[in-house]
Amino acid sequence: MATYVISDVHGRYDKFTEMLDIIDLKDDDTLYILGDVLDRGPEPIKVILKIMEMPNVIMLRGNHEEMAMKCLPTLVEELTESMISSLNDIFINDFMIWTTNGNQPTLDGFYVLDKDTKNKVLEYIGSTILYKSLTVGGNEYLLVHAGLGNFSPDKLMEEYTVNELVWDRADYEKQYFDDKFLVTGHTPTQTIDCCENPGYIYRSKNHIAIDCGACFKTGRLAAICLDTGEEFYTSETE
Ligand SMILES: [Mn+2]
Repeated sequence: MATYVISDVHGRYDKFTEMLDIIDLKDDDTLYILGDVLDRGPEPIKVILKIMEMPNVIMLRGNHEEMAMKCLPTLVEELTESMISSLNDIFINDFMIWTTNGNQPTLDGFYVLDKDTKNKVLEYIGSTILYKSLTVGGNEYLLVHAGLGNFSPDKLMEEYTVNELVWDRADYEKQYFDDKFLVTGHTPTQTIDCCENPGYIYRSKNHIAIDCGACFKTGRLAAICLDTGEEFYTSETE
C-alpha cells in the first residue's frame, strides 16, 4: 500500500519501465505521475498507452499535456487540404509553441494509432488532474506539476489558473507551507540554484522537487516513496 511519485518521464519508456522494476510497484501501491509524460524523449505515446493500462497510476497534467490538448483533437482529423485551410491563427500559434517544445515524438507516436486509440489517448490526457492533496503516514502533501504561480497563502487551489499550476515554476528558496510538503516536477533539479545535489531529488523548505531530467543526457528518472521518504533513481540517460 505504498505511495510513490515520479515526474517528467518525457517519452523515456525505457526509464519508466526501469523505474517500475526498481520500485517493484505492486497492484495495491499507488503511483502518481506529476505530468510531462509527453514530448522530447523517443516514445511518449508508448508510455501513455502503458499508463492507461495501469489502474493504480494517477496522472497529473503537465504543461506538455496542456500544449498537446490544444492541438491533438484537431489532428485526429485527416489532414486534407480543406481541413488545413480551416485551421485558425489560434491553433497555428498553439501548434508552433508546442513544436518549439519537442512535440515531434508525440506526433510520430500519435499519427500511427488507429482512430479509436487516438480518441482513447485524448480522453485519457483530457482526464488528467491538475493537483492532488493527500495525507501519507501522517504527513500532508500537495502534488502539482510546476508550482503555485502568484502564490498567496489564502488562495484556494481552485483559484489557481491552469497556467499557474502547469507552467509557473515553484520558487524553491521560498517555503510556501508550514504544514505540508509541496511536491513538484517541471524544473530539473540540475537547474535549481539552491540545490546541493543537482540531478537528485531536492528537499528543502518543505519542497520536494523530483524532476531529475530523465530526458536529458546524464539525467535520470527519480521516484520518492511518500511513506518512507526513500528515493529511487534509474540509470543515467545516455
Ligand atoms: Mn513541465
